[in-house]
Amino acid sequence: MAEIAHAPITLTAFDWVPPFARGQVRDLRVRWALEEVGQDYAVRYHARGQQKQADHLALQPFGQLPTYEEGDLVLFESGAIVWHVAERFPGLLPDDPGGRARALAWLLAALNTVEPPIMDYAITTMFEAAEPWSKQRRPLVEARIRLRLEAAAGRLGDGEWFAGPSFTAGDLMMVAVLRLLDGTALLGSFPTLAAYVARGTARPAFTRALAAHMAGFTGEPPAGRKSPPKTPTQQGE
Ligand SMILES: N[C@@H](CCC(=O)N[C@@H](CS)C(=O)NCC(=O)O)C(=O)O
Repeated sequence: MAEIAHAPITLTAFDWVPPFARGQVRDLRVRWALEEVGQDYAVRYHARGQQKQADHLALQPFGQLPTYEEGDLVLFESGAIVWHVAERFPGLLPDDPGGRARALAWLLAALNTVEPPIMDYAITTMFEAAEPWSKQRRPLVEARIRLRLEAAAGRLGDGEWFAGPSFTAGDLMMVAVLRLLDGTALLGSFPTLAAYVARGTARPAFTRALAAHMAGFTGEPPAGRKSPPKTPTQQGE
C-alpha cells in the first residue's frame, strides 16, 4: 500500500517533469491501482531521456513510461498494467464475468475513445500552442471532446460509477482520463462528470497514489530545458 525500496512489484517513473505535467504522468494510474488493491511497490526513477536507452527499451519498446515488473513478468502500457493488477489482486473488479467484461469495456473506452481527443486538446493548447494551425484547430478539437463527454454523461446519468454499482478498474481509467480536463470549462459544463471525477479522486487510494507520485519529482530538469508551455488554465480555459 506504499512506495517502498524493496517490493515484489517495481514500476518506472520520471524523477522530473515540468510542473504542468506533475499529477498527470501515467505512472499515477498504476500507483492508484496498486493502492486500491493494497499492494506495496518499488519505483525505479528515470531522468528525462533515459527512457530511450537500451535497458529501458528492452522493457518498453516505445521508450515510454510506466513499466511494471513482477517476477518474470514485464509489462508496458498503463491500461494493460492496470488490467493485470485488477485481475491479479482483489479489489478492482466484481466477481461475475459479465461485470468484469463491462469494467474492461470502460477501461478501453477511456483509453481508446475518450483519451485521444483529450490528448489532442493537450497538444493543441500546450505542446503545439505556438504553431500557426493550433488556434484554428482548437474549436474542432473541443467539439470532438464535447461529443464524447455528452455521450459519457448520458450513460452515467445519475449513477455513481460506469461499469456497475461499485468502483472498478474501468472507473479508475475513466477518472484518470477525464481529470486531464480538470479545471477546464469543457469538464465544468458537464457537472455530473465533474462530480464523478471528484468522487474518484476523493478515494483514499488516489490521494495516497498522488502524494507518492508528486514526492517522486526530486530530479533536475534536463540541461538547456526551455520554460514549460502554459497550462490550459493559464491560457484562459
Ligand atoms: N500508451 C502509453 C503512453 C505512455 C506515455 O505516453 N508515457 C509518457 C509519460 S505519461 C512518456 O513516457 N513520455 C516520454 C516519451 O514519450 O518519450 C501508456 O498508457 O502507458
